[in-house]
Amino acid sequence: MRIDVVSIFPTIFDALEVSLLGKARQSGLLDVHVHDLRAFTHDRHRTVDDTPYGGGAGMVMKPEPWGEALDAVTRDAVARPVIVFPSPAGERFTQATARELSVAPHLVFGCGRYEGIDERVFDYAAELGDVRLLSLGDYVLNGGEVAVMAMVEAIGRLIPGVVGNPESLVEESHEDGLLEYPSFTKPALWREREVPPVLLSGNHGAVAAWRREQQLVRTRERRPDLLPD
Ligand code: 6GU
Repeated sequence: MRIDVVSIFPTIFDALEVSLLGKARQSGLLDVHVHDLRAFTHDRHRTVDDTPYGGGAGMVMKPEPWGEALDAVTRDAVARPVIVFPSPAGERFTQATARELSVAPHLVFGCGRYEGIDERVFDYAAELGDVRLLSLGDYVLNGGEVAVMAMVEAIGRLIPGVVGNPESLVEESHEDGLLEYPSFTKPALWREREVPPVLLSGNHGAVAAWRREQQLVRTRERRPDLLPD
């Protein structure tokens, strides 16, 4: 998968070099390119924002650098890219979204800052690719960079070969619409706390039933919104 990220803070994405995704990049499963939006400006101050038409607080990102950046990262695209703009005003990014995007050959992430990007940029981007405005949740971050880090990690780990054991992907929270069951390892008794005896029983059917029950209990307690009425 090819990923292009456009941001005024490109060094934030240096963190993608480490850990699991760093290995995926080294092995060629993930081809990530980070671009500085200011490289697509032409004035001495490398201006990327301006005051909003109609007045109001804050600044708006200018369309021209975005137009040039999007042209550049989609120029020799092998397939029509998905162009993601992280935004608290977007649709919710979920595990299902991550699954969907994990099969795309080319993802472009446009990180906005300040009060947003000139609205015409989204319209123009729709000529170059399939545009998605995506939000992590109902809270506000200063910019899209941290949200894109989260999205790239959620998507990248679903690409076959990136996570070592594919079974660890199926059994985790949200893959079946429920929270994950609790996990335990040795020792069986630690600081007066026992591991649930069923897990030591060797009865695989009983273990599976107990885990399913725990998933339901936890989901009811912590995330009742995930359960059907
Ligand atoms: Cl995707 N962007 C920003 N700026 N804030 C957010 C978000 C995204 N998701 C939740 N809050």
